[in-house]
Amino acid sequence: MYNYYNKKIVVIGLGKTGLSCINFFLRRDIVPMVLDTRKFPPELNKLPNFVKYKLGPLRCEDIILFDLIIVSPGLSLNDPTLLYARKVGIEIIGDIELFCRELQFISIVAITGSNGKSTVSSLLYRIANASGIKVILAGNIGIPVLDTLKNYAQLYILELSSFQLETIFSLSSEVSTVLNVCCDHMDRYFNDIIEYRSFKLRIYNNSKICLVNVDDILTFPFNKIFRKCISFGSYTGDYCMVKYRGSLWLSVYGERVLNTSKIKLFGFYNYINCLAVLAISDIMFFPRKIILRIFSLFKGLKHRFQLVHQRNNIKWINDSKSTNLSSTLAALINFKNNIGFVWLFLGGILKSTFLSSLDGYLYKDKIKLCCFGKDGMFIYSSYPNISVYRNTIEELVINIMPIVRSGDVILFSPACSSFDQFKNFEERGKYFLRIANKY
Ligand code: UMA
Ligand code: ADP
Repeated sequence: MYNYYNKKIVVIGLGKTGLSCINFFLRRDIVPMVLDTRKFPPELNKLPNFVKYKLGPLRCEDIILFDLIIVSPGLSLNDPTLLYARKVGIEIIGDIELFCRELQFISIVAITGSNGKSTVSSLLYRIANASGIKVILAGNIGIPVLDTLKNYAQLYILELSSFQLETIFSLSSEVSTVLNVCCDHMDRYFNDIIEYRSFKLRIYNNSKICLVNVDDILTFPFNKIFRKCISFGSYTGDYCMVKYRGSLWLSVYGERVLNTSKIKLFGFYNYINCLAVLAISDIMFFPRKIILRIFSLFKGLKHRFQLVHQRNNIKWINDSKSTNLSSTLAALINFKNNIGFVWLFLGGILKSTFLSSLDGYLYKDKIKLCCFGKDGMFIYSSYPNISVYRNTIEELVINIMPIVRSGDVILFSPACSSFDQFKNFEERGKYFLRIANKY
């Protein structure tokens, strides 16, 4: 067990994570100092009045007296004050590191990737649960890990973001996976996918098994030949898909195990997600019968490529969780052979300005881009011949509905984060759903 009693501790960030860290220390009768750059941090009203805090820009003189900084994932280590702290040797860690230091004799499965983390972690959680394991799902999915420490568990499934991985050193897992790596959070990593990837790959440190995606070489650990790796991928890998008598099957080391028509989730990339889940479940010895049963039942999470409304043979798909271009392309590929038009809604805050990967997916004249929000105009101006721009999603819908026809698809897969116009992707998805239901 770590001893924090002789340390002067500051928690930076007073969101969900920061509050969970403060409570972690208060339970040990340690009162940390709290800093947040925001004027109104969301959890300020939950802070006990004896805890000292300071709001506003971080300054070197505010942190120099401390031995240990606990930083929230929303703050970059490249913040000048944190760079300075590192330079003068102040230890900087995050909530997951605090958590890993506390955990003993409990297995961990750790999942990261640019897309599919929540779907894979949630599916795995259901399988572990149905297998009779006391399992806790926490991390980037929305549950701060430290808040779960009081509960009994045999297994932790941790969904981890690159932000969290920046400050993790003691994670030790049964199996870890990087599902995929694409240009995401490039605003934080200065358009440097190599730096972003290197943080993702930290998940493999001290992992007994690395689960890699053969379709995406960026998911391979740096020293692959020295690591025990198991792989998944669309048509190659230990866990992959095979075509058999006109249908697509999940296969394990060459043996067909499930016809994909039995999988409730829709979309090609979701079959890949299932392969990753199947591989982890096998590593954890979950019964195959239970795994396949859950595959046939799990409908997916809200706001991830969900058919939310259908009338007059027009499909409305809510994929509001799409916050990068890669997830939008994964959605789009499912409509390659669609007879009608796909009205693709794109907009919000682009985290990278690289749009060119969209080019190969703009099948002939079958795609129309409906651009909105802060970076909507930039997207519109990149594809003016096939785009329409309006500030809001509702204005766009009003504008296009007179020309939308039977057989068309309205695909709300914005490829951007939502914070310019919404609190989060959930609020954005609900707003889209309300509009869809009017038609
Ligand atoms: N912030 C400041 N000043 C501060 C502290 C934070 O401006 O001093 C800003 C951040 O830049 C960010 C926002 O406040 O825009 C929230 O940051 P936070 O660190 O306080 O976040 P929490 O509320 O603690 O939520 C975090 C994760 N958020 C981020 O990493 C931004 C949540 O993931 C996670 O569910 C939660 O911890 C519990 O573990 C959210 C997320 O968007 C869902 N994650 C990104 C993603 O999935 O792409 C990485
Ligand atoms: P994350 O937690 O990594 O954000 P989610 O499961 O919440 O992942 O899905 C986020 C977005 O990515 C959704 O738009 C979803 O449809 C899409 N998605 C899910 N799995 C994949 C995948 N394997 N490849 C590409 N996109 C995916």
